[in-house]
Amino acid sequence: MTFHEPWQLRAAFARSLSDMYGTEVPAYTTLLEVSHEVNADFVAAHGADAERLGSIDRVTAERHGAIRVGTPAEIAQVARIFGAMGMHPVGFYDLRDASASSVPVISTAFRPVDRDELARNPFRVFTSMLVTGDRRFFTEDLEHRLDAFLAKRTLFGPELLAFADRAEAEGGLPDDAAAEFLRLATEAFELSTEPVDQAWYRELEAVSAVAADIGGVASTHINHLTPRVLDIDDLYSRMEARGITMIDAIQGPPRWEGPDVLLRQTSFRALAEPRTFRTPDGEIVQDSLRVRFGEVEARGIALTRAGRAAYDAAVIEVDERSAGLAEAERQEVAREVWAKTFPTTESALADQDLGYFTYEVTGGAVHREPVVYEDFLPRSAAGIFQSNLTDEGSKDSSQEATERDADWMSGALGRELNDPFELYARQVEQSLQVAATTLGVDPA
Ligand code: OOG
Ligand code: NI
Repeated sequence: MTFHEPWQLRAAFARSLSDMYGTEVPAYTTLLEVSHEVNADFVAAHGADAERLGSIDRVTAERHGAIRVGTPAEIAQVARIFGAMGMHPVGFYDLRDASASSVPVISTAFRPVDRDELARNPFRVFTSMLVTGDRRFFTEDLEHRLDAFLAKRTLFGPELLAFADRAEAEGGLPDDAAAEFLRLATEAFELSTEPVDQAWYRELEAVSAVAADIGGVASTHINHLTPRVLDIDDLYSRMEARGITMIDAIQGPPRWEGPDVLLRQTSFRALAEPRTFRTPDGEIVQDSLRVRFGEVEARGIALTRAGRAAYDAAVIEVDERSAGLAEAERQEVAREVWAKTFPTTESALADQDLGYFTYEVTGGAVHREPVVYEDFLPRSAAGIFQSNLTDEGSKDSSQEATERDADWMSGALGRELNDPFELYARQVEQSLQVAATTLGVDPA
């Protein structure tokens, strides 16, 4: 009998979700094929350099998923399921103000936090939760009906949660239990075939398509699964060549001559999928819903707080200077802003303390290695939500926002919420300790 440790459960779950999603969303399979081609060609062209931000094995298996839930109780259950797989909540994202359209959610990401665990399998899931009490989106009446609807549903059954708790307590699961846990966990994120209450769904959709996707149905589903590529511009043109229309932009930093930082992402539009609806007079009708889509990403170097502040300021400047311009011109502005914000070499990025780097001793010499960015970007996340909505929804900005912050999220999860900057800084610290010990010097 084999025992399955959390990282093995995580790797197996990522594979199982990917297989399920491939059968449900065929364009995802095309995306995976093209991603593999892009990565193979990139490695062939760049050799060992291609693997500085992660081995090709890690990158090939690497995915992130996105899920959306409705209540603090539901997100606390999600935390137990992912906790069993060695995935811990990292970062707080408030998407309510990150875009012009109606995205009434706050989010965190569940992911491995230790370097070795990330190297074994970096699977992460961006997890959003509806803020039903936010008056800018929901009236008091709608809030009450939404909360009542959400309180009645069960997203994760008692058996699944019991396996999760056992795995977390015992540091893994034996064969049979592991298989059953993975089956139930995968099933919890399949798209349900249950008829959707048409009037309820449409009422929520008028406020926010995201609210309808979360609170208009009695189950949840994986919303997208995202492979990682080493050259996202190449991927973008190859997908278009295959006849799949991508959104008109790559989100995040522009393509430019300097080092790649943070995260660049792009997606293709949600595909209409057949769904059954129950009409107000009880009739069952066939219709379709666009709720899921394909996304792909390229990851760069993690930025320090100073680097991130520079990034955030650059994004605002690009926005201001490119208002009303076409996408190609916007890219031009972005490259210009980047050139004056960031240095063009990795060593300058390190010397100016803008990016995180670890220090490794090989053959008596100390080498500096970039730390890969493992998290998300609120602006890009909102852009991904937004680019895939059919309707902007409605948001009454004269109303007060409900206060939500990292502490609130940590309370809802009943767990510590990790700060991404602290995790990166810890990686650097640990590498310095090891290097110092190896060289027999004082780490200061
Ligand atoms: C999550 C959108 C955010 C990303 O990659 O930034 C995201 C969602 O659509 O639920 O996945
Ligand atoms: Ni995503």
